[in-house]
Amino acid sequence: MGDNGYNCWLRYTKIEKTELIDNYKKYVATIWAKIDSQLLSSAVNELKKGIWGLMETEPEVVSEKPAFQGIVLGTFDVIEEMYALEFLQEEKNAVKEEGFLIKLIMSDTRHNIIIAGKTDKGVLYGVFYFLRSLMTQKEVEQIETIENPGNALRFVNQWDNMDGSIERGYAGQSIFYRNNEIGYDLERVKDYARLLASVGINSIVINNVNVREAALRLIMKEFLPSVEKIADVFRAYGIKIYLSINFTSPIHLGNLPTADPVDADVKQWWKEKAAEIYEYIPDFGGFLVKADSEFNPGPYVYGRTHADGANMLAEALAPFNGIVIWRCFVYNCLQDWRDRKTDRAKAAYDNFVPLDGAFHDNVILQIKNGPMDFQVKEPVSPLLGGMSKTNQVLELQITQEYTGQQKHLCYLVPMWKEIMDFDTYAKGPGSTVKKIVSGSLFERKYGGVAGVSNIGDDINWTGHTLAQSNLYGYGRLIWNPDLTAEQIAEEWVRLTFGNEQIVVDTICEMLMNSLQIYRNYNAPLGIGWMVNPGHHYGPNVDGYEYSKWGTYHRADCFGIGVDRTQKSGTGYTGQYHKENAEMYESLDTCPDELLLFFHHVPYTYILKSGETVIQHIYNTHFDGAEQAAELKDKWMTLKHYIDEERFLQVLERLKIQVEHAKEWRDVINTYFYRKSGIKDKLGRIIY
Ligand code: GCW
Repeated sequence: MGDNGYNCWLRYTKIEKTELIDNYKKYVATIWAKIDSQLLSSAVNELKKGIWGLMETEPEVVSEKPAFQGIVLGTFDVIEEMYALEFLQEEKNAVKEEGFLIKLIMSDTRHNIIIAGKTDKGVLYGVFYFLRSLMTQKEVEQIETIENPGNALRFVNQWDNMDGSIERGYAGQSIFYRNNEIGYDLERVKDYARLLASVGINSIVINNVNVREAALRLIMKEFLPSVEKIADVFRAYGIKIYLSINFTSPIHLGNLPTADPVDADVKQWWKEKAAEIYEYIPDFGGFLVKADSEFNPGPYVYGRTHADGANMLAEALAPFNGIVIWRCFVYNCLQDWRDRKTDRAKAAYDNFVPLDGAFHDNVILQIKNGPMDFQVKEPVSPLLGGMSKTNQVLELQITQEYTGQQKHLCYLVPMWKEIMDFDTYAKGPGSTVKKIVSGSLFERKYGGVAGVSNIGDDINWTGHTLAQSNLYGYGRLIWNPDLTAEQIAEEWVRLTFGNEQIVVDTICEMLMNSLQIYRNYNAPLGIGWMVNPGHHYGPNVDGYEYSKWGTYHRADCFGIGVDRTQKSGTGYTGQYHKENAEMYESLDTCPDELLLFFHHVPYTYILKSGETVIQHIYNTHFDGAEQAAELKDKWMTLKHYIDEERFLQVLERLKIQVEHAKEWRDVINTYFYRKSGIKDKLGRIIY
């Protein structure tokens, strides 16, 4: 049977295991729910759709009357009042704002599956959990659970432009915009909302952080009615919308001479603007701001601080409970490559740590996971752990800008786990990034994670079908940061390709190996970049070496790496808390995988692995290209187990990856052979 991949992990294909279905059928003939909200209506519709697909049963939806057999949906209060059911106090206490409880009642007179929440949103999440359990073939007795999200704010950021293009998008055009209009297909937007809600996403920024041209006007009356329609669709799935704004909007849109955040007219303009937006969208989330960053103006233009800028917007949004998400990707992008003192890696910390505590309650700083920019391997940003009095959101990139652009297979959850589990020591041992960003470590009002989306209007959403695992995995991980990358991979494969063991084992193995494979043939030992400038695809060792972007590897005929030590380098290591600062400062303790990020060493330097740096480069690049070829061979073994359309789609991408991994191998190896003059000790071909 054909499958174009559109339904992703919400396929609801018929369950073949008859005993499993027979068991469930005792419970699913009826859905008891008092549908008095859009969220519950979405929940019931999804449940009906799922049950029909999985079991070919059409449940009857009933409200009122006691429920003796069937699925009972709703908030605790409503269920207790309407269906003669009582919950234990502990159960009710254990379920938080957006959490849910799933519970079975089995007696002579009753067969109920209860999906209950404190809020309707929790109920919706419970329904998706329930359907996932069915699709992954859990026995009915195994579905009882209590779940709460580990992060309150669970964002995707769309880098969609109004001309329909997507900055760093690799799966077609925007599903929201065309030709500088909001030219959406609302059905498609709704399906996106379903996919996002199914993994617990509750917030979306619907336009690119680089706000240029028409996008400036999204906050104007001409566009707000259309933005409102998008908000309506997402609202029904528990997702709030946010807009990226340009800091100088008062000049461009309000005819003011300045956008200075302390100017009274500027403040007033933003206050009125906020009020106007809330007339259209009463539950509007707020603004995302990229200021003083890569040619986007900000408070520095007026000699003000980022706190001045963010707080001014926060004051405008506060009366409506809106929030400001302020990005920390602030650095000098007009650097001189000859200058070895300025270090881009230090910029976010230097710009924001002095302002810790200066931001209003409804401001959240959004911090990229690394100090540079979503490289294949970077240390964790020292800004995460550098502030204790500021709300923070971690920014990850789901779209594969530097990780193969959805042509290469690169399952990113293991990388995100490295980041979330990193111990910053900000408040002694155990001060992991996940505790900082959730807000729990420093008891912050807001916390969460934002991910730059990887979808476009390609029929399968993500271009590479297997890249769907990153969107799925992102949502699942930030809902529950304690899940393992393997658990998430396995769930995703079962939902997306079915439960056949060989399929599950093979694809899980491919996913789990893919990040290391990609790293093997990419820039070595944490140094990053080495990509073609602009589009960032494909190897180019010196692509950014003599540029203004602050992204250098400093390779010469003797050695490679950037000295970021306090002793002899840029001093970046000093931005970490003592334990990490010392670990990175010393060659003896700096992990191999980040060696060149922190130190400049000769090619003959011996790594902890026992290999020299140069031999390591050769080995990993030969291995990486070979492993990429093995990925394709693995996939070939599934030919008879996967529908033809998706099988061929993935195969086509894997073929590109195999060829392109060779290109990486040869460009990198040749470059370093020519620089160093040192031969591969295994005598393999280098050009
Ligand atoms: O990595 C860079 C990207 C830009 C992006 C920027 C950012 C949206 O190459 O495309 O702009 O980061 O995060 O602001």
